[in-house]
Amino acid sequence: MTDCIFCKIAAKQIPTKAIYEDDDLIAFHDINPAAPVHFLIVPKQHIATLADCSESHAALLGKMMLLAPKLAKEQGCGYEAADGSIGTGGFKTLFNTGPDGGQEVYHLHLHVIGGPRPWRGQR
Ligand code: DGP
Repeated sequence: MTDCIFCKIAAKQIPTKAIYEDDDLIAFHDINPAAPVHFLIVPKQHIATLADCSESHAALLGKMMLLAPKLAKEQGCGYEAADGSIGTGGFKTLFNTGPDGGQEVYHLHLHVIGGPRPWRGQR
């Protein structure tokens, strides 16, 4: 999509410091962080919302979800539990979908939000 801000970031038309990138995904810090750590995992392919995903997107969605804890750890908000009991640290993962879901950018993205509480808002 030509007028999509995340397509432009993925295509390097807008310079953004990526914290991760491969052929399918790019991750970067949210411009308006809700917490000490707040980054977005974004597919390079334009998909407007989670509701637009189908079975054909299962691997991509799985890749996004599995990347979240790895990058959270790198960014300092990983979850650690030594023996299966409740551990320390942690983060929130969030897809906003549609107007009532609070979605502002209509290009699929996974929010990863963490760091010491309290955080701004309830996201
Ligand atoms: P959502 O409500 O889920 O659509 O959140 C979109 C998020 O994207 C919002 O938290 C702010 C962030 N964002 C919007 N434009 C830019 C941008 O140009 N650069 C970066 N780094 N983040 C952006």
